[in-house]
Amino acid sequence: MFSFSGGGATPMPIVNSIFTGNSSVSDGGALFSDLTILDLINCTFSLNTGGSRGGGLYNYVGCAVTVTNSVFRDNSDMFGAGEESQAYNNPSNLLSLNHTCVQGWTGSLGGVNNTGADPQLVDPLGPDGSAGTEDDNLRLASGSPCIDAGDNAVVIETLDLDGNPRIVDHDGDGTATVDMGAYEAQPSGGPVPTVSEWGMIVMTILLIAAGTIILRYRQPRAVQGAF
Ligand SMILES: [Ca+2]
Ligand SMILES: [Ca+2]
Repeated sequence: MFSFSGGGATPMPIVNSIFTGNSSVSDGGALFSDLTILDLINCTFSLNTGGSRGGGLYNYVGCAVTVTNSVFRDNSDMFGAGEESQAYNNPSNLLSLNHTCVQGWTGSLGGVNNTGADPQLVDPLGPDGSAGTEDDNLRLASGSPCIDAGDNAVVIETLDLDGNPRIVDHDGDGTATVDMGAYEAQPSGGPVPTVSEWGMIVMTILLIAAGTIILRYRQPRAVQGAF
């Protein structure tokens, strides 16, 4: 996805969304941000590949991107699969990450309550062994450190990508805390999630509603597959 020229004072929110199985021949395997103001909340980036830098996210120029309650895992670029291969920020940009799980996290990007721990995604490739298809399972396993580790203050949707309640007390400590990622782990015996793409539709609606963002699919940065 190429997000370009969001010039307004209000960030464009992208919430409860998964980006998986995408690739680009250049920078930004899943999301290339250019001259835009984005607010990524509860998004999961997994198994995206950038031909150059930023397998998950590439923050180009004139950007202010805030990432909260999100997961970056197993994205890669020509430099490997470390922190900058998950989310790359050109030094002139603002990239604010908080309550987010980033593979290879070093702390160099600052923020609070970020972690490089394994998010324990259930089955990112799914039974077909291919990322970006309907059988992918990017939900959090029950022991995931991303459960109950997000920031409730930034949540703007009451449901997660499965349509389950967004802020849930999974560990039973009496405090309901949102998870990191697009899916909220439900208490055992709770609703059984089904694979759905309606979250992608929600994201598209948000993009259109924002009105200030032009999304372009273009070569050489064309993204393949679903978000
Ligand atoms: Ca699959
Ligand atoms: Ca929770």
